[in-house]
Amino acid sequence: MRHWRIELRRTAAAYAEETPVTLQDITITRNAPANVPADLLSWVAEIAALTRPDAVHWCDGSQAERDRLYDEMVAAGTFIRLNPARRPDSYLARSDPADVARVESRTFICSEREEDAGPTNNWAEPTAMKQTLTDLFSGAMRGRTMYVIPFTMGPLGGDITRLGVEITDSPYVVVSMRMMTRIGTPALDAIIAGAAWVPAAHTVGYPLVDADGNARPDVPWPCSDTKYITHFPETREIWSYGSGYGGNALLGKKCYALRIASVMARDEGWMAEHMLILKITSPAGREFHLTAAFPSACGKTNLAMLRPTIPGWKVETVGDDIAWMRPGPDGRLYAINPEAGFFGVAPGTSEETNPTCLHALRHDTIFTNTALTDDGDVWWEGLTAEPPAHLLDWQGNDWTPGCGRPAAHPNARFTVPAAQAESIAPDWESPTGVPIDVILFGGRRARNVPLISEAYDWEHGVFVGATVSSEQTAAAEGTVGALRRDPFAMLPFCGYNMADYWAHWLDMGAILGEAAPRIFQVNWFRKDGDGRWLWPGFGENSRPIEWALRRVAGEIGALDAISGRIPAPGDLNLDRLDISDDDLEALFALDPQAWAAEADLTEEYFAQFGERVPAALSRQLAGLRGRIAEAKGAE
Ligand code: OXD
Ligand code: MN
Repeated sequence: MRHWRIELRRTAAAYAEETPVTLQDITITRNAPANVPADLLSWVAEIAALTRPDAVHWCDGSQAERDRLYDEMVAAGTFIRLNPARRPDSYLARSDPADVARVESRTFICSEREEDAGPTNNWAEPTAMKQTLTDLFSGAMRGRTMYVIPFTMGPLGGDITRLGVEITDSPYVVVSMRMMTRIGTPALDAIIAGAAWVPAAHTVGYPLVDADGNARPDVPWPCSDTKYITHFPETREIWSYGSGYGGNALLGKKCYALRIASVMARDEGWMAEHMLILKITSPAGREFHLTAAFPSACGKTNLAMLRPTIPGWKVETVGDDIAWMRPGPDGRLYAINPEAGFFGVAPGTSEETNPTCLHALRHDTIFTNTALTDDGDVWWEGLTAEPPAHLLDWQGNDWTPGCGRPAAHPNARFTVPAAQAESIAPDWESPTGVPIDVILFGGRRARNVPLISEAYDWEHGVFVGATVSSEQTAAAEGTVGALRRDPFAMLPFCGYNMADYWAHWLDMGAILGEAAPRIFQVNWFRKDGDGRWLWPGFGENSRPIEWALRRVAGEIGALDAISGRIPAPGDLNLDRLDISDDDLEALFALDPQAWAAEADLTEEYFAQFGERVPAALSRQLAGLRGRIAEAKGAE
């Protein structure tokens, strides 16, 4: 991408010529902290010369800096301070109604070769995309402050931790990054000491002064109708234009920790996964660690803060969304949570569904697009059985029950430091990570997939991960009941060709050998013929997890079945659970005809990746067909 850097320098030089302002005059270097390495300084100078901010602020991550930004955002109308008696140090932001979620259609992997992005990503040619971005970024920060945020993904000091620097013109992004990652002086010190860093440039694309010098007023949530969330895997760069929202703008999260890190991990022999991390302690005091990948809307945050219903077991949270994993000195796979906060969906979170999460949100929380109560607190659908008699909805309009509109946006979010969860594991920030015993893959499947099954081996587990799917639930999303594949829950997050990613998983299995975690598939969402859930879910999900851990401990056997090994009768702990024998049988029913149809769909699905599908996965599909044929024969 060197040619593009030259382009940018030319653009920057043209700006410097065009006006009497020099790079030094816009205080890029003057107010930079001491000893900032030349490559970082020149990148900041280039972006500043391109975007033309009024000022450049290097974030130190301090409380004083945070307080000043919060005050400025309250004054600007970006933040509404919640009633401190009800929700201390907490704020509500209302986004532009057109900037409420990640925009997958505007997310690009700009690898040199299209086939390296693969059929599941949007691809754009890197030089052309850099030109588009250079044009869009030109003057984009006029009238604004440009913030430079050094950050670490993962606790400093560990082998898995990586550094980044985000440039943004959004103070909302700065304070959110302060919760979601570890920002400021310690990260910059690590860069000064020589650590590699990923550059991540972001602008909301709403300059306050146009190229002719005409000013316009700011708005509470500046953004642009044009949006680009772009990744350059070969040069490890991120550029994001036009959105202030979550995964589009907090570039440490999906952009770095998944899309760019998945490429780094492939090249360097580790794994960057869309997985929560749990620490689980048995009644006998044995500690296990588990990671789990679920497509969105499958209750991942609830599982990350699981309260087990089976006595004696303790579950603690290490991470709720992303796991970076690499083999440790003992050959086992170790995981860190690269993030420092939770950015979760608020609607549906309640004292019943996830009390631990709700308690974490009692103070020091940023809410985005929830409703506001008359006494200055937040509300969302599902928080209480009875909605308040009056609210301001997520757009600030009067709202009353029965008015026909949701009060909170369905993707309303909370941003909160992970340490505020009472379930947080004491060693969640261990720089060396936690050793993983079990990997779970889950989807939302009304049919076919049993409550829990164990993969026959790593290779079969990779097949299970590669074929994760959910049945579509709403006509708007496509054909109801059709399978939406979301391999490893990485569909929108894999920074390279998905089939190559499967090959990387197979390679990691070969490296880990006998020390590899055991892989299981779970499905909390199976229904009977009348559409009734067969499994109660939530805290009861501790039961199939207990079965998996007892398998790992070598305490119990299992039955070979079509989709994997399933519990033998009596082995799943059902003490004090009110479930009928018929429902239990239905939870594990494996219909060979239905599985044959599913195998055909898998073959079709694999076909889009052509020759790049690893032979091992084709072998696994043949193995599945063999087990189906055997089961048919036994009928
Ligand atoms: C998320 C997501 O926000 O997966 O974590 O979309
Ligand atoms: Mn996620």
